[in-house]
Amino acid sequence: MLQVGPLKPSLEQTLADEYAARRLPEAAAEREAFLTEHGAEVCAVVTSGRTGVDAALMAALPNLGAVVNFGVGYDTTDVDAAAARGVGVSNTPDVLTDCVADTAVGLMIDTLRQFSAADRYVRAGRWPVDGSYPLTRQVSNTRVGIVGLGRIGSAIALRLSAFGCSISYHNRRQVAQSPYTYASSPVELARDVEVLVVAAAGGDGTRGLVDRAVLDALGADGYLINVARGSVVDQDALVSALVDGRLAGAGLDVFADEPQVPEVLVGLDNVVLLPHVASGTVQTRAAMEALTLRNLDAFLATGELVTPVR
Ligand code: 8YV
Repeated sequence: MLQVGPLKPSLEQTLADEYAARRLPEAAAEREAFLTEHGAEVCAVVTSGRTGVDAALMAALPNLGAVVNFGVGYDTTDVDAAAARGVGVSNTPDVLTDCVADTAVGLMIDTLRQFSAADRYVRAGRWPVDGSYPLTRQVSNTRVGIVGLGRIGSAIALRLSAFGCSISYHNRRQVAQSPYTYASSPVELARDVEVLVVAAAGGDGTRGLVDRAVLDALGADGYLINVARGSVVDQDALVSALVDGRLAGAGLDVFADEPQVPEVLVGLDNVVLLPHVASGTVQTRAAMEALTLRNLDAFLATGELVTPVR
């Protein structure tokens, strides 16, 4: 058993205590030596979306049977290389859907209503000096477009429907019997909405899907919310749209190069910045941990994963 990258401390503990897991060293030379000595002994890797297993690491683990991923997103693991080698990959779907959808809605409300900025205004003692906080943008009854109508996108749509929002979406495939309006491209979607929420999986298939053309279609009165992966959005295009006032605001839980956040965003009150916390509650992370271990146990007992990604 091999741990690749940092994990939830309690999961790291369990892996070490109950599975005698080794941890892949991070420094290149040590890592190389470790893989030469132990690479062939590894039958399963436990990792997360932060780190994953690329094709080079897989090649150094010739007897690998499974990559067990803590997290629903597995874009850092090379699933094609895994399939070619007969290596199973699992993730942790469903158990984090509610928390990620809650975060998307919270981020949308905070971004449009500027609660975080208003909180800073109070703390800075500006209320008695500068008077009432400027008016902000209504959330209820807005037109919202969702990029990626999977489990999480659908949970966001359900919540926003209760806010009276009209929902449209773009997805790789149109979803049969969906109550929401389908748009055949992200540009077409962005053109007709006031808020665009990104809930698509990361990886090569969605890289830069929300580009300058999409942001232009969203327009100077439009808002972008991203709880998916930074890679889905062209971050440079997003930053210049915000700086130039070609976009009204953005709520971001994810970034292109985490934990780095473009410095210029820090000074903008129409932007809400979160450090990738969408699934980060005690309850959801415990459920993710349990599902990770269920996958590992099933693989060790039967060779099958409980929630394989394909
Ligand atoms: C986790 C996530 O924070 O599940 C995902 O894809 O992005 C988050 O829930 C992350 O994967 C844990 O490293």
